[in-house]
Order: sequence, then structure tokens, then C-alpha cells
Amino acid sequence: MSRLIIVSNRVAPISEGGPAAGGLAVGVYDALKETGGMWFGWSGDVLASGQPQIQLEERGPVTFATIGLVRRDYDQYYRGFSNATLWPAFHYRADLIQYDRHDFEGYRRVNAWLAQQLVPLLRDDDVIWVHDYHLIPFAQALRAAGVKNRIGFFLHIPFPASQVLLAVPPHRQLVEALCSFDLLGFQTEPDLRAFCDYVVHEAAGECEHPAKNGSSTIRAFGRTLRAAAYPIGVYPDEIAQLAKAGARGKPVRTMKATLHGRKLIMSVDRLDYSKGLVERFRAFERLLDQVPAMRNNVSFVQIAPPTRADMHAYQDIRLQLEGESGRINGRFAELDWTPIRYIHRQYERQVLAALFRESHVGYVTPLRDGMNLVAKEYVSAQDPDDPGVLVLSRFAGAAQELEGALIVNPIDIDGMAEALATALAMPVAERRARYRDMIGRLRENNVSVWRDNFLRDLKRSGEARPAARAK
Ligand code: ADQ
Repeated sequence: MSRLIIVSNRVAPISEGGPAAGGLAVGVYDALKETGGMWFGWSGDVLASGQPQIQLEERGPVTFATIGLVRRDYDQYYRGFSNATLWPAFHYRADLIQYDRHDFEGYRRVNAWLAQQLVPLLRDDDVIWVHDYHLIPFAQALRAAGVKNRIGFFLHIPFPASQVLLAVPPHRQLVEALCSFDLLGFQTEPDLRAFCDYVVHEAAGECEHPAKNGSSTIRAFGRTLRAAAYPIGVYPDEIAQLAKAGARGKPVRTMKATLHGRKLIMSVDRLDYSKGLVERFRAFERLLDQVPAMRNNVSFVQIAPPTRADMHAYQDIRLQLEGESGRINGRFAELDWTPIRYIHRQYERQVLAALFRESHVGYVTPLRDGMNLVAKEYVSAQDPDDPGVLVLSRFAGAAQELEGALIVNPIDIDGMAEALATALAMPVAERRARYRDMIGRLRENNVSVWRDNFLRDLKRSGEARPAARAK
């Protein structure tokens, strides 16, 4: 069996029981334990001086290979091109794109340097799986170093429409770099279609879709590769167990006591402008405005730990949200009721799952999101006899699968307020039917299925290449 090499910007911290974070980390770590292999990436350290050294840590059949970044590389590769250029562009926020060509050079330089660090650790039959937008040039860099292994790439965030991607000055280099992989994975069919649209209309390439299921064949920049949608999933039964156990724990019991029987709306996100938090707060305000019976009868808990706090766009969204929550609470709060509880911290997975289970509405309304695992975790955590209702943005990748949710457009504040009212009043029979539909989908397409489908196609992609070229 070939070894699996996972390359991602950050390597998930692993404790004795496995990764602390959910979804991706758990799914990938399981595969690594099965086949043996390595997880390679940035350690998260930023070095003030000196030359970063690779650290190897063995845990059974899995090696963790991590390396620090010097300050300039962190600023150009991570803060600069990855998070100030690509992140807003790929989330359709052309207004927030910042571009500096030195940062793009730094992005390419760091990708090449990371690839050079990995090369001596590789064996001929290793299968390499690269993750996310920080590492778009990684295959190109490995190929330049003579690596012939199969290399796949999975994009966790949306792939933007061509007209938005064109706003990123080196758009062509980026797509050319993507074509150095053997297999490209996207979260949804619309993301795959957006990529193909660029290939065909901007790069004079070809995109051939299969008659039935299966991956598309892409021909562009002198290469032939495969691409398909692989929606990432969760382990729903494990989350349900966590939720049940967590509901008995002190933090959740204490929180429940403070509700005094009021209904609960729950949201959990990283504090990011792509998550639609301002619009979400305003729609909750509209609900209180238009349905007076809701006042003092419903509480909204928003958990949003700050991320990328050293970037202006993130400082701005934080200030804006603090203003909005203060304004709305000032307007509606009573001596014994605070409408919005806005909390800036991380919680254990078990506590989050239990809060999801205790709530009546899961309120997940990003302006754009590759998938959004919180939506899937919310559904997984529900009590099948008395499930809550998911209110979900049509712009989350998860909306492609979770048709049992109340699907909303996060720009439409009135529409979201109406959806909240509908969710809070929904009869149990309808809630159960919607839950059954969604949980069935989540079980069928859990995170193992995501990973196994991608790796199966990556292993096949090498075989497909010569035939595709001969055409
Ligand atoms: P994210 O943008 O981080 O991921 P998401 O998919 O929702 O978004 O995943 C967040 C994860 O972090 C979830 O598992 C959630 O439970 C956890 N989390 C969030 N807030 C937390 C808190 N306060 N405490 C503890 N845990 C918290 C990117 C893409 C998504 C894509 C994923 C996976 O942006 O679109 O779904 O990768 O591919």
C-alpha cells in the first residue's frame, strides 16, 4: 500500500485521542493511521531570527513534519497573499482584495521552499494530497524539483466566478499552477463549474464532463488532469454521542438554567467577514421588531472566536459586530433578558455539540462558504425525537446537500427574519421529517466517504493520464 503524505498550511495539533478539531483533521488522521504516512506543514511558529528547522515527530505509523516561518515569509505568504488577496477574492469580496506583487513573490517563494523541505522525505510510490489555497503552487514546485508522484489538491473554500478571479492580478499563474496537480477536488459542483469556466473561456483549455458520475477531464497549459466535487462531511453518529454526553455536563446545564424556558437560536463561526454575522444580527433584530411576541421569549447565542486578528479587515468586522450587538441589546434588553449573547472564545467540541442539541434553531448564514461544517455538526447533534431547525444560507456549500434546511439569502434581512419565525414555530412532525432527510444524507456522505472518494480518484488519475493524452 502506498504511503499517504498530507500537506496543509497548518498541521492539526494531535493529542493522545486524536486531533482536537473536527472534520478535516479527524478524517485525514484516520486515513494516515490506516496507510501510514506523514502530515507536513507549518508549525504555527513565527521566528524572529534564524533558519527554521524541520521537526519530525513519530506517532505510531504517522510522522508529523512541521517547520516554522520567518517573519517576512509569514507576512508575505500567509498574512499577505493567502489571506489579504486570495481569501477575499475566493469569497467574492472583490472590494476587500489587497494586492502587492512582493507578497505574491513571497507566496511562491515559500511554496517552493516548503516543497524543497518535503522532497528528501518522499518515497517513489507516496501519494501526496495537498490542502487549500495557501498551497496552490505546491505541485508546480514539486514537479520543478523532479517529483513524479501522484499529487492531488483539495480546495476547502469556494472557487470564484471568472469575473471575480480576474481581479487577482496573477490569476493566470494561479490556474496554471493548479493544472500541475493530477486531481483537483472542489467542495461543490458550482465550484467545479466556475473552475471549468475559467479554463475554457480564459485559458483556451478544455473541460470534458463525464456522461454519468465521475471526474471531469481538464486539458490546459499543456497538461491533462482530472477534477471533481467532493463535498467534505463529518462523522454524524460520533457528534450525536458527544452532544448527548455534553448535555449532561455543567456548562450546558448552567447555560440552560439562565434561559428560563426561552427558545434558543445558536450560531458558531470563526469571526470572519465571510460568515455574514452583521446581516445575521440585523435579521434577528428585525424579528424582534416585527414580532413583539418574540421579545423576552427567545435568546440568540453567537460564539465567534477572533481569527487573523493582526489584519485590518478582521479588526474592522470585530468592531462592527461589537457595535451591532451593543446597539441591538441596548434597544431590546430587559432587566432579566439579554437578546444577543456574543461570545469571543473557543469551546470544546462536546460543549458546542451539546449547545446545538439544546437549541431550537441553528442559524448558519455565511455570505460565502466552501462547505460550512457547523451546519453539518448542528444537524448531527440533534435529538431525533425533538430536533431543532437549521436556517442555512444558500451560499454555503452545505446548502447543495441539506435540502431539509430553511434556505435563506443572507442579503435579504426580512427573508431571514421570516425564516427565523417559521423555524421557531415549526411543528414537531415537520422538524422530524426535515431532520430525517438531512441526517440520512450526512450518514451517506460522511468524512470517510469524502476522503476515500478523493484518494480513489487520485490513485486512478495516474492511470488515466496517458490515455487522455493520446486522444
Ligand atoms: P472554516 O471557515 O473554519 O473552514 P467551518 O467549516 O464551519 O469553517 O469549520 C469550522 C470548524 O471549527 C467546525 O468544526 C466548528 O465546530 C469549529 N469551531 C468554530 N468555532 C468554534 C469555537 N468557538 N470553538 C470550538 N470550535 C469551533 C474551512 C472552509 C469551510 C469548510 C472547512 C472544511 O472555510 O467552508 O467547510 O474549511 O473544508
